Amino acid sequence: MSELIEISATPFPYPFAPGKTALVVIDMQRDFVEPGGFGASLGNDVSLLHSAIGPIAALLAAWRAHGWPIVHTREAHLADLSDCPPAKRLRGAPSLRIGDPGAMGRLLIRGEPGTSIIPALAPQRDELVIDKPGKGMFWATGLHRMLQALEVTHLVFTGVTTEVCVQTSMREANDRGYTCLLVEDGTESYFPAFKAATLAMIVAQGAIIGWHTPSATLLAAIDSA
Ligand code: TIU
Repeated sequence: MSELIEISATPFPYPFAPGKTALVVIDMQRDFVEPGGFGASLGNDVSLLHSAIGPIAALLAAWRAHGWPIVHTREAHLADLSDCPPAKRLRGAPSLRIGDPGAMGRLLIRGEPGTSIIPALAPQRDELVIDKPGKGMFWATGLHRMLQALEVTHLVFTGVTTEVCVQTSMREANDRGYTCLLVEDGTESYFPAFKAATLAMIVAQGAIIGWHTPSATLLAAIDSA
């Protein structure tokens, strides 16, 4: 493996592996970030997520400059909903459910306008784009094998929402042996208290799930290495 870079992080320095670390951008799709999508249908203020866009764009630029692997995910189901169990579709009391027609097409359905990644963070041709039917990025996606083929051992997480799809994906990654860092300002939640709780719980007990650090700290360490 290439030499590790020590990144200042909570709860202690993160061992960054240049070239072996994929940047993961979770579900930065119109359905969660723009008005009229799934996130809004659940009664959420989508503007709470917008502050993560700039830091994620900066991280994407750095990863692209180095030619390091990048993974984008979308929460998106098959049109016939055969991959959306009732236990997921029937949760809560939203104004619209998964698969219902909304302002940006059918909610959380593959290929609909709402499931596309926002233009500011649009994937480039050589980047992995994963449609996931669950909250975690490994469930029913084949992503683990793709990352193994790229010899990825470390994952840097960004995206939305912190305590739902980002945290689930990071926990799945930890169970699969990846060394994981969450970027503090590159992730957001509709519930600031839940974001804070997630940051606290992943690093507790000696980084039981992983580390977190601000994007500026990570970018500065990469630049000076
Ligand atoms: N509702 C909510 O906070 N999140 C989701 O439903 N999906 C993701 O986090 N992507």
